[in-house]
Amino acid sequence: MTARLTLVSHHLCPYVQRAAISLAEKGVPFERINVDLSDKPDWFKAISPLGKVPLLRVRHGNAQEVIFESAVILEFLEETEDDPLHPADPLERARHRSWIEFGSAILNAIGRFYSAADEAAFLRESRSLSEMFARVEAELATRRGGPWFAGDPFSLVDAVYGPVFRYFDTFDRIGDFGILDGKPLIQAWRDALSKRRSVNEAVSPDYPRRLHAFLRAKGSYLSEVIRLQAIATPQARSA
Ligand SMILES: N[C@@H](CCC(=O)N[C@@H](CS)C(=O)NCC(=O)O)C(=O)O
Repeated sequence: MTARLTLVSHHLCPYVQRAAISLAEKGVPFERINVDLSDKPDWFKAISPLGKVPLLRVRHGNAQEVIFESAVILEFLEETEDDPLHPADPLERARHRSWIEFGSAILNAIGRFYSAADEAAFLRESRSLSEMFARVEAELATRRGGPWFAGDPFSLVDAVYGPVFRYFDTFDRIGDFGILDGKPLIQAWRDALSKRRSVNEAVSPDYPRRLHAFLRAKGSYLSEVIRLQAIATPQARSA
């Protein structure tokens, strides 16, 4: 019998990971199918209006519905499954949604950072990311009493920033770009997220190798840094 929920995924996609983290936190069983986004299968193109992952396929009696856009998937899971990951208070919930939007803006900035074509663009994108994280640091300073975004308990904002910080585990192995320097609350949050089971299990064990290979093949300034690093320290080649 097929699972009621299927998360149509990609090995590296941070938007997929936030849905996988929510499902794991709620203890909801689901099946996961990875698609090759560089050669999208016809069945995927047929059910994904934007051609993007994640999709959540929901078995509904004999029928099957498809939900697209990670934010919508997260909200659907909040409405249909136990163990809420959003705060009960509407104002606090709205603030959480705002910081989730900011997390998506950071993911776009991370994409611009690793795709930057030359050093000037790369440094510009590093600065821009550093300023975005300074905003997050200031927000964290207003919160107390636990390791998570809202102190305690773990929330959807944590599910969104776990995959954001995961990029930095790989960036840190490539070089010291200083983006998170001088941001102790972010460092502590990142550390706590890196130890959370749902966050760790949202990707396969070969994620670091896959991300490194993806960044190396990008043809960007960062790809060149990786190439030079591999020449200087051959053991870094497979990261
Ligand atoms: N706004 C979307 C973003 C999802 C997204 O950008 N997915 C990427 C992979 S991480 C994708 O499927 N890209 C394929 C494409 O654009 O062709 C969401 O939150 O679900």
